[in-house]
Amino acid sequence: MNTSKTLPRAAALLAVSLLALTGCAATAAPAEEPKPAGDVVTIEDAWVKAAPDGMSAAFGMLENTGDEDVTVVSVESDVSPMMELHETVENEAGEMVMREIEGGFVIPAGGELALEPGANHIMLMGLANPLVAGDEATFTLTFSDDSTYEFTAPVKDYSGANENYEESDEHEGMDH
Ligand SMILES: [Cu+2]
Repeated sequence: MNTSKTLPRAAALLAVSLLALTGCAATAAPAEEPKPAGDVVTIEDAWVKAAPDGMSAAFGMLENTGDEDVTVVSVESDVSPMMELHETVENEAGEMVMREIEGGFVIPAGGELALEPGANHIMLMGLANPLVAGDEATFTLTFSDDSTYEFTAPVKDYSGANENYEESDEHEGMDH
């Protein structure tokens, strides 16, 4: 047995871990403030649908590396004076329609929220200028804690993402 060797080592380890503990306690002393949402959220693969005028939408994968859920409450961009956060839901007629999401986009702690055609998306309600493929658009997300996150997304041609606002004409021929 060589306890003479292992014991001092164990003591040294204990001393190191105590040091770590006290060091930790000193820096985290005031009640743990969560980081601003704008510091823990990023977007991957962001893109905007090209459109000559009217409405368009922006998509991407929102990621939250923080320990708490965060909520996007609004979005702004120079490309469209009026913007909304949209969800896509099934209406009473069984049609998929988009509408402003109540309470904003919640990105779970350590998780993701997909913004994609046919689901949640950033809605550009009225383009200030044509959005041409190859251009870029900058967006600023504002979170429920008033922090913000800015990102730039490329404009891409895309034939989908033509969600309905109103009832579609699918029910034509149902009666009469
Ligand atoms: Cu929409």
